[in-house]
Amino acid sequence: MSKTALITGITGQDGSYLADFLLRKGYRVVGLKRRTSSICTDRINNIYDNENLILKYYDLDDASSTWNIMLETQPDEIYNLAAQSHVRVSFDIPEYTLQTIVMGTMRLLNAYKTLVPDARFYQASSSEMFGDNPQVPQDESTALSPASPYACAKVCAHNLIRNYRVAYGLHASSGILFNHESPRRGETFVTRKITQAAARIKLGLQDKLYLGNLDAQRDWGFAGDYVEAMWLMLQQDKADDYIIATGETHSVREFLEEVFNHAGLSIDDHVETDPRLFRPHEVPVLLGSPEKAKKVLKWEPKIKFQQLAHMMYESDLEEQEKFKRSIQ
Ligand code: NAP
Ligand code: F7E
Repeated sequence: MSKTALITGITGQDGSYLADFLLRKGYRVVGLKRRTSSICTDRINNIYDNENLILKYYDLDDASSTWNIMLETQPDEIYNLAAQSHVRVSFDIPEYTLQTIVMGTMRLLNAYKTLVPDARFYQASSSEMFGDNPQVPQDESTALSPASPYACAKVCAHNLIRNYRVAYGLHASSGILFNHESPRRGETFVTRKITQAAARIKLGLQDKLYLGNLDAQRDWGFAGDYVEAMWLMLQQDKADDYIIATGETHSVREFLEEVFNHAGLSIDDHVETDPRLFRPHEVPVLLGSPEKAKKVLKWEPKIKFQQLAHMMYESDLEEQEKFKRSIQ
């Protein structure tokens, strides 16, 4: 009989790639989406008609529906990807960010522990938890030093996973994922903001791109590679925490240059900095050591920095060309 996977946040970047991956592996996938005022299932349009995909309404804030879904679905694997995932926005809506990430994870964990304790659980932890700790590269033993309400919430949820694993013998693992991007990345994260703007500037649809701190450095990988690591964690005999990263770091400026050079655009002509886009507390450098994942999970990132930047730009160019045709 095929296994059932429950995915919170299926309409997000990672949820959509993970659903593609698990459906290809023959899983029955129960995807949880929240009610929004306009349709938000663009990222899963390609699998919408798959008979092994079941979509249910859910909200991280809704304890009784969390309980009911766990009871009805009886999942073998639970992937908790839903979150208010924007670091900058978490400074504006800290209470909501903590409420959904901390209490949302707590609700899921309690339903899991009581109703399906033999299932396996994946938690979307984040490299943001290392915050302003200057030690690089960061590995599983690096001290956490969160620098935003988002990161503080993720640290708490991360600790809850470990606590439930030890206290109740649950197979609950956290993936400490460094930034991962794709053509499905949300449009307000810096990589996608750059590739989308470059495509629009190239086609004459936009003139200026406003950015914040260009000196921040990130370890950027490809989301399609990273969802395989999530699944691999749940296939191990023992639950554990793993860093998932490329082992390379680049500044925002380098990403900008890579995209603008590829597009044949001048940064001086089109890019300006806007102080409003700087963060109250910045994370200066993230660089992960994926050695444990390589050794134990036999996982390797496949897509490199340059290929990722070009892939995202080409995808945005195609999308913006379609848009331009539609308004002509
Ligand atoms: P994303 O694109 O922002 O997706 C987040 C998902 O959570 C969306 O499906 C969103 O629904 C859903 N969601 C938000 N608030 C919710 C609520 N109150 N109730 C139910 N669902 C809610 O994020 P992502 O990049 O795929 O990241 C997936 C997870 O990994 C997140 O937990 C993120 O914090 C974490 N993470 C991401 C990265 C990264 O670089 N991408 C790195 C480390 C960790 P809508 O579609 O309706 O908005
Ligand atoms: O910012 C700088 C900004 O918003 C990256 C989330 O998926 O990864 C993501 O969080 C850097 C920061 O991602 C702009 O100051 C400059 O230093 O793309 P970002 P993030 O904050 O690293 C982690 C691992 C997660 O867990 C999160 O869920 O880019 N930056 N100018 C800018 N950032 C944005 N968004 N917009 C700018 O204009």
